[in-house]
Amino acid sequence: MTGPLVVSDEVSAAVRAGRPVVALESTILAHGLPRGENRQVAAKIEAAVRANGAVPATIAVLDGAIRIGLGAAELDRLCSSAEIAKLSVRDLGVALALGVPGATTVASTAALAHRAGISVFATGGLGGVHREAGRTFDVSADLRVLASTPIVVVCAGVKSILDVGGTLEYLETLSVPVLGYRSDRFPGFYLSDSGFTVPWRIDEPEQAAAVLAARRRLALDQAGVVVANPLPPDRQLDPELHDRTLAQGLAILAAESVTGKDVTPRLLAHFHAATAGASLRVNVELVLSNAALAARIAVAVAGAES
Ligand code: PSU
Ligand code: MN
Repeated sequence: MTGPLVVSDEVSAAVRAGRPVVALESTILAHGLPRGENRQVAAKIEAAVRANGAVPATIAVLDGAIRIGLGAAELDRLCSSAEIAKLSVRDLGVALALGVPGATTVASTAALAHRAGISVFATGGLGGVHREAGRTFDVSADLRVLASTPIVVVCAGVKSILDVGGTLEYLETLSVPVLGYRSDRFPGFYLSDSGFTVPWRIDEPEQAAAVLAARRRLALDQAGVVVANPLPPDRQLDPELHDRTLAQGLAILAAESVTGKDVTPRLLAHFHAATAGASLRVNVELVLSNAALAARIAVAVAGAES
C-alpha cells in the first residue's frame, strides 16, 4: 500500500483474507517500559499473539509513514531510540508532516487499526480521567477516541494512578461498554481489583465476538468495546507496596510540576524504580495476558464472520 499508511505484507494479507489480527500499541514499548527490557517484551507480546492464533500488528510512525505491522529492525529502533515521540491522535498529522518518529497511544493505535480493518487491539492499561481532572482537565484522549472507534480493546483496566471511578463514569457517558473477563471486578492495572465492579461479565472469547456482532446488527457499533482482563490476585503487585509507591509518585509529579503527556510515563518510571522490578514484572505479565486474550477474541471474531 502506498501513502501515509504502510501495512506490512503479512498484516495486509491477513486482513484481506479475514484472518485474525491483533493491533498492538507502541507507547507502552517506547515510554511505558524501561529501555533495555522493552525490546524483549515486544517480542514476547508478538509471540503471545501468534501462539493464540492471530497475526500481531504493532503500530508506530517511522520514516515519515504510519507503519502497521513492524519488522524486527523497526522494533529495534522503536525500543532503543531516545527520539521517539508519544503520539496521540492529534499528533499524527504533525509527526508525519515534520518527519518525527513516534509511538502510538491507545487512542492513535485504535484509530489507525480501525482504518486498516483491524477490529481487536491489546494494550496494558487504558488512559483515563486523572485525579483532580475537575481542576486540570486531564482526561486521556483514549476515552474520546474509543467513543467513536469500533474496536475491541483488551486491557487490565486503567492505571491505578488515575481516578478509576471517574473513568468508568466517563466511559458510561461516552456509551462505551465495559466487559469484565472472567471477573466481576474492574482491574486496577497492577492490581486485580480497582475497588469497582464491571457493568458486564463475559467468560469466553466467543462472547466478546457475539457482543460485537450484536452491536453491528443493531447499528449501534460506532463506539469501541473495553474488555477488562484482571491478573489473578496472586500475580498482582502487593497492594501495600502499590499504595505507598503511588503516593510517592503523585508527590513527585507535584514537586517536578509534571503535566500533560509526560504524567503517565513519569509515574510508570517511578513505579519501576521504586518497586525493585516488581511493578515491571506485573506490567509485562498483564500485557502478555491481554495479548493472548485479544488473539483468542480475534480468532472468535474471524470465525463468526466467516
Ligand atoms: N498503559 C501502560 N503503559 C503505557 C500507557 C498505558 O501500561 O505506556 C500509555 C498508553 O499508550 C495510553 C497512554 O494510551 O499511556 C495514555 O496517556 P495519556 O494519559 O497521556 O493520555
Ligand atoms: Mn493526559
